[in-house]
Parts: sequence; C-alpha cells; structure tokens
Amino acid sequence: MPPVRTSLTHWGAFSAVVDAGDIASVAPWGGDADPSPALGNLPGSVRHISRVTTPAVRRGWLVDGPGPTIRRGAEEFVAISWDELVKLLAGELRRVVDAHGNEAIYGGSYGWSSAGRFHHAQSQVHRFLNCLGGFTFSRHSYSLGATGVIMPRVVGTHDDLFKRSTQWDVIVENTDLMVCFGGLALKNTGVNHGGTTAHPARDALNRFRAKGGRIVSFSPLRDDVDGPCDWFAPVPGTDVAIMLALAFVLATESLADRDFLGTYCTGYERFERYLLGIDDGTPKSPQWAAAISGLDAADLTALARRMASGRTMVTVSWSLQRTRHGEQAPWMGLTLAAMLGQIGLPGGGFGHGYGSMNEPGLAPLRCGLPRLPQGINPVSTFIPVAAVSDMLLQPGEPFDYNGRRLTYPDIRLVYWAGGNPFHHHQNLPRLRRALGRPDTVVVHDPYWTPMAKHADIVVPSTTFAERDDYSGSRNDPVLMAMPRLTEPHGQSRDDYDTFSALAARLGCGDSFTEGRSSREWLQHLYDTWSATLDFEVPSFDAFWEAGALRLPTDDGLTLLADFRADPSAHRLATPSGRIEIFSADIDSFGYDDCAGHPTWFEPSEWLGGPRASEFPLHLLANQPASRLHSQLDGGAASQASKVAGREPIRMNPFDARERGLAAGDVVKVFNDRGSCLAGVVLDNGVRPQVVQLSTGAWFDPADPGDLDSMCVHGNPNVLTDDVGTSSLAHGCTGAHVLVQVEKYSDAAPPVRAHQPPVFAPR
Ligand SMILES: Nc1nc2c(c(=O)[nH]1)N[C@H]1C(S)=C(S)[C@@H](COP(=O)(O)OP(=O)(O)OC[C@H]3O[C@@H](n4cnc5c(=O)[nH]c(N)nc54)[C@H](O)[C@@H]3O)O[C@H]1N2
Ligand SMILES: Nc1nc2c(c(=O)[nH]1)N[C@H]1C(S)=C(S)[C@@H](COP(=O)(O)OP(=O)(O)OC[C@H]3O[C@@H](n4cnc5c(=O)[nH]c(N)nc54)[C@H](O)[C@@H]3O)O[C@H]1N2
Ligand SMILES: [Mo]
Repeated sequence: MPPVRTSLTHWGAFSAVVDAGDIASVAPWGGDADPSPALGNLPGSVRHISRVTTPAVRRGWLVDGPGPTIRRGAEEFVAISWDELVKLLAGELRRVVDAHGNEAIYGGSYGWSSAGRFHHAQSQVHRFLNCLGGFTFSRHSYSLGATGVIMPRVVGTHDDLFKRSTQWDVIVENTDLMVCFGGLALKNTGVNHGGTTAHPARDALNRFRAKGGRIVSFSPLRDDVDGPCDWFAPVPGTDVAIMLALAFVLATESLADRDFLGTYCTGYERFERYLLGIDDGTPKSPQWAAAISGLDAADLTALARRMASGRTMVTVSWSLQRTRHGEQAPWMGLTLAAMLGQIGLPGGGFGHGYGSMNEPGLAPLRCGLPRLPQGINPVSTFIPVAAVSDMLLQPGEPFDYNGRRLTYPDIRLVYWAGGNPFHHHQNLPRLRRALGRPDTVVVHDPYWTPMAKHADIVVPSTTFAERDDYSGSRNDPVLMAMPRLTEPHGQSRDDYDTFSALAARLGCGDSFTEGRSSREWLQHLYDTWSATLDFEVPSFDAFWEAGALRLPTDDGLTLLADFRADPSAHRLATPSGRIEIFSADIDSFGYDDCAGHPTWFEPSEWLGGPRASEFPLHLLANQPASRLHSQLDGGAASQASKVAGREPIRMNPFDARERGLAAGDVVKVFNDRGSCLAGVVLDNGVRPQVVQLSTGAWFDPADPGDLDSMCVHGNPNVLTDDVGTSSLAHGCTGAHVLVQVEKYSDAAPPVRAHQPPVFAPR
C-alpha cells in the first residue's frame, strides 16, 4: 500500500497517495466542505513532461555572453551541470554588481509561487539579493494594484479591508441585502494566498439565503453568483456610473445618512456638487447612468430605495479595480456605503473582495506566523509592479506615481523566482520586446513556463511536493505541515539550496544561510515564532508529528466597528482621521486621470467608446475556475476545461450566430496588439457583446522567432493593453480588453505550450 500523506496548496489541503515518484491521487482534506476543483491538477504534476529537469542556458548566451537580444524565447537551450550553473550565474551577478551597481538588478520577482512559509520563492530571492547588496524592487500586486494605493489614502488601510472584513457569520445573521459589483464568484474563493484548509463561502451564502437574505449581482456573467440573485448585466466597466446613480437617488430623496457623513467622513459636500452636476452641468442621475451602462433607470432608482430600507452590504470585487481608472470603483463603493450610513454596523457597510478570494469573510488569526526574514534592501529604487515593461523599455525616463516623480532604473539583469510574467503581464508582444533589453534574464521554476523559455539561465526548482515545509495564512485557522511527498525529480533543487550555493560563491554564504540547513530553518522559524505567542503551542517535533495545528482567531468581526464606536480613539490613518470622500492630497497632485473625489471616467476599452467600432466585443480576462493562474495548466482539471485543446472562450449564442460560430469551433481572437486561438463555448448567461477568456493558458507562439506571433493556445494577455490604472497607482489593467472574434478556418497549429524547449548539444 503506497503511503498517504497530507499537504497543502494555495487552493486547499489534501491527502495524497504517492506512487512511483509522483502524486498518484488526491482526496480533499477532511475539514474542507467545499474543496477546489483545482486539486485535480496535482496528480502527475511532479513528473510532468513540462518539468525543468536540468540546469539550462540559452545557447546564444553561452556562445556570445550577456547582452540585449530579441532572440529570447526563440533559441535552443544547452544543458549544463550544477557546478557550471553556479559558476556562470555567480560570475554574471558579480559582473553586473561591479559594473552597474545593485540597482541594475530587477528582483521584484512578482508571483504566487507555492504555499509554504520557508520555501516561498519570492522571500528566498529577496533574501538572497539583499545579502548581495540589494536590488530594484516592485510595490503592490497585480491583484490589488489600484486598491493598494487609493484605499490607504481614503480609508487608512488596504490590508484590513480583507484581513478584518465583516465575517460571513455576521453577514448571515444581520444582512438583508448584498449588492455585489462584480458578483460573488465562488470559483475564486477556492484560493487563498499561503494556503487554505476550509472553504466556507458557499455554505455561508446558503445560510444567508435560508435566513431571507437577498443578493443583487452586477456582472456581465450570470454565473458570477451561484444560485438565485437579481442579475443586472451592465456594459462592462460602467460600475462607477451605476454607483453614482444609486448615490444620486440617496442624495436627492433624503435617503443619505447626513449624520454619518458629517461625523465619520470628510469632503462629502465637495463630492455632492459633482454628483448633482452643480459645476459640470451633468447630474449623475439614473437616466444618465442608464445611457452609459445599458441598464434601466427605474431599476436603479428602485434599487437605491431598497438599499436604504434595510441592512445593506455594498461589495466591490477586485476585478473592478484591475482596469483603467481602477481606483474609482472601490472608492465609489466606499462612498456609496458611507451614504447609507451603515459602515461599522454588523452586516452593513462596505466589503471589498467577497468572491474574489477565500480570505474576505474569514476570521483573522490572533497571532502572527512564522516568517523567513528577508533582510534589508539597501537599494531604494522601485517600480509599481505592473510597470515592468515600461521600466525595461524606458530606462532613465521619469514617471508619476502616488504623488511622486520617479525615474526608471537601467536594468541589466532580471531575476525571477516564483512568478510567471507571461501569465501576469499585459501586452505580451511588448513584454517580449522589453525582455530583449537586459543583458541577462534568470528564471527559477519547476516548469518550462513561457517565462522560463524566455530566460538565458534556467534553474530547476523543486515543487512543494519535493521538500519539507509548513503553511500559514493570516485568515486560515490551521498551520499545516507540508512534508516532502516524494524525491526531487531530475536534477531539480530547492531554491534555498541554489541560493545557498550562489551566496557561498559570492562571499555572502554565512549571511544567507546563517549556518542552517533547510530543516534547521523550519525548526528555527517555528521556535522563534512560538516564543512570541501568548498561548502554548506544541514543540516543533510534536507539531510535525501531528501534521496540523489549530490557531486562535478573532471571531465575529465587523469591518470598521471600532471606528464607528469611537472615531477619535480609532482614528483612521488618513490625513483627516476619517473616510475621505474628498482627498485634498490626491486633488493636489493635479492628475487628469484621478481627481480629488470618486469620478466617472470613460474607459479606454469599452463598448461605448470609438474603439468598439473596430473591436466590437468586450473580453473579460478573469481568473480561471480550473486552476490557479498558470499553475499546473497541464494538469487534468485544467486540461478537461479546454476546447479543441485551446482555452475556452465563452460567448452569447447571439454573437456566435452573427459570426457563423458553433460550440467547439476554434476561433481567432484579435485586436491591434495581437491575436490568439481559443475554443468556443456558448452560454446565454454571458451578456451579449461580451466574451470571457480566462487567464492562465501558457503562451504558445506559432512562430517563437516572431515577436508578434499569434498564441495558438489562448492567452488573453497577447491582447490586453499595457497601461496603468492611473498616474496615482499605475495598477494592472488586465481585466478588460476590446477584441474581434472570427472563425479560424486554417488547420489549427498544435499546442506545444507544455513541451520542453529544444535542447542543443554543447
Ligand atoms: N489579463 C489579466 N492578467 C492578469 C490578471 C487578470 O485578471 N487579467 N490577474 C493578475 C493577478 S490578480 C495575478 S495575482 C497574477 C498572477 O501571476 P503569477 O503569480 O505570476 O502566476 P502563477 O501562474 O501563479 O505563477 C507562479 C509561478 O511560480 C512557479 N512556482 C511554484 N512553486 C515554485 C517554487 O517553489 N519555486 C519557484 N522558483 N517557482 C515556483 C510556478 O510554476 C509558476 O510558474 O496575474 C495577473 N494577470
Ligand atoms: N479558481 C481561481 N481562483 C482565484 C484565482 C485563480 O487563478 N483561480 N486567482 C486569485 C487571485 S490572485 C485573485 S487577485 C483573485 C481575483 O479576484 P477578482 O479580480 O474578483 O476575479 P475575476 O475572476 O478576475 O473577476 C470576478 C468577476 O468580475 C466580473 N467583472 C469583470 N469586470 C467587470 C466589470 O467591469 N463590472 C462588473 N460588474 N463585473 C465585472 C467578471 O465577470 C468576473 O468573473 O482571484 C483569486 N481566486
Ligand atoms: Mo491576484
């Protein structure tokens, strides 16, 4: 009988049967009532054909040495030994640091990597580069690029909006109406950063409905809410106009809570002038919003009245801020909730990300977690994370960010461990040009992702299944042991061991390892953490033996309840200490794409604009239901979702008929930036003129030597615009893009995305 062991991923805990060096099958962990279907990608993932099994170097780099080239992604690789790899890579790092300084290394290394506190790849690479003297880093995330800048300015925090959100049980007990902008997509609650051992959202919504709670969903997709709801399908990208119209009804029908606005907020009067159209002559009325959003004005008026008549939670999904002017939707959602006056009351007020991630609605831990210290970065140069191509293409150019004027550094070496820019970044043809600029691109990954194929030096990493670690996530009640399930495949090594060897060769070995093996680090981090706790936990060995440790949580939270109870004792960390409906600071920056109060800006990519005459379909590039991002795209659950081997594109039968398309057809999806193939799925639950193509299909150029090549697999980021949300945050805007779709009548090229690259002899 093969051994059964328990472990964990970002999308859930499981027990695995391990056989012949791989995960043979998995079963969801006992405590999980609603396991993620993405668990189905795990069997076979250790020895998958797409694993990197040897250290490898792009042939041109080996022959010609470092330097800019557009050949990245188009050349053969040469397998080298670990000794050679360490020598070459340490030598190149030394050269770049000596010749150009540490600022010339871009080590932001954005990406989700795997769960596990110690082997977290981004923490490892940051610690390593800090030991080497530092690196240019990145701020914020692709998840919450706009929120991460706007919300601290207007409500004093962004983390607490998720970590200390109003909990599901409080919503079930107290809320009458959830008004959800961007729906409540349960597919997304499968996932939590750092791992998750339970998925309570589905059950909470069932209990909420059973108690008489109602859901209103604004989304172009019916299935963004599972089960009964009042569904409004607006023109994508028009939620701010809709929220303004709801606010307009509250303001003009004496339904706004002026006491709350006066006591807990600042700047409502300034905003109200805009709302009523006093200065610009445009009242933001339901009629005005109806013309923009395609919804019915009377419906919006009725909804505003309904919202004011009971306990209402206004929630805004994260997708709404992953678009141009993405700062406005969460800020306007907060403003609308403030006008209802229920912020800080149980079940009322504002939520951000119910249905975006498992975390919102879950109880936070009453303690911190074991954490690998990353050291101190002596380099202060950074970019907003989604400006990576801008940085590489425009060294020395100034740019605006959050009230500051910054300059892009001159990057010579790009170091990536634990992320996949060909998954996360926009306008991939432009990214490929940007990656042609540095002297050297280094990638650590267990798999031959498109990013690894675009590297000069590829370092084979182990997966979580091939090493000992433990989990930990701030809103998950269980710390789980993640014991090694099987031997490392091929020549793969833990990132920690690679960095230890590089650090030793570069003369900073002791400061990187502090003399500890990875096993000793696990114990050390656990012991250091347990010494900080005000309650007893078992010894490390006892924890490891038990496999799981339940930690105490803060239960029954309502977001901003403290602030409501005593606004002077619990001042918000904003300049006024209150909710800033008007921000004098933002206003003072004078940006033309982010004003001092929430504002409707016409999107650049939307059905109401001139671009739609050429590209008449609005593509939603949302999160995939069958996997986490690009991870394990070759796994069974992800593969089962493909259509004719391509990523599925969902569309309304009406739009398909107009184009002569049937379910199962291969189509070309295109605009002026690029094109990809996809497989048609028909669905009446998709708003007409909208198509949905999730992210995560591995980029697969028909001709790798052509920087503008079509992706034959269906990665929507060949189409998206590489532009920031605004001068304020410069967040990721990948959620929306205008496209055209047509039947692909040629023989569709084979999908080779999960094949390793071609290797050349030395
Ligand atoms: N168009 C569009 N684009 C988007 C989005 C969108 O909505 N629309 N969403 C954005 C969002 S919210 C996000 S968070 C990003 C996600 O973007 P990423 O986080 O970059 O995507 P992942 O596929 O999770 O990449 C993680 C990589 O880490 C590797 N990995 C796993 N374990 C290890 C390890 O131990 N060591 C090393 N070295 N590597 C490891 C995996 O194999 C994988 O290649 O995408 C963004 N991009
Ligand atoms: N299964 C799975 N779950 C995931 C992830 C994954 O890769 N797979 N990724 C995780 C990560 S890193 C993140 S950051 C979160 C992201 O969480 P979100 O950003 O909230 O997720 P999305 O799926 O991109 O978008 C949610 C829904 O918003 C709707 N929507 C998009 N644009 C608009 C709009 O303009 N108006 C309205 N009203 N609705 C709109 C879309 O129909 C979409 O299905 O998801 C997390 N959860
Ligand atoms: Mo994300």
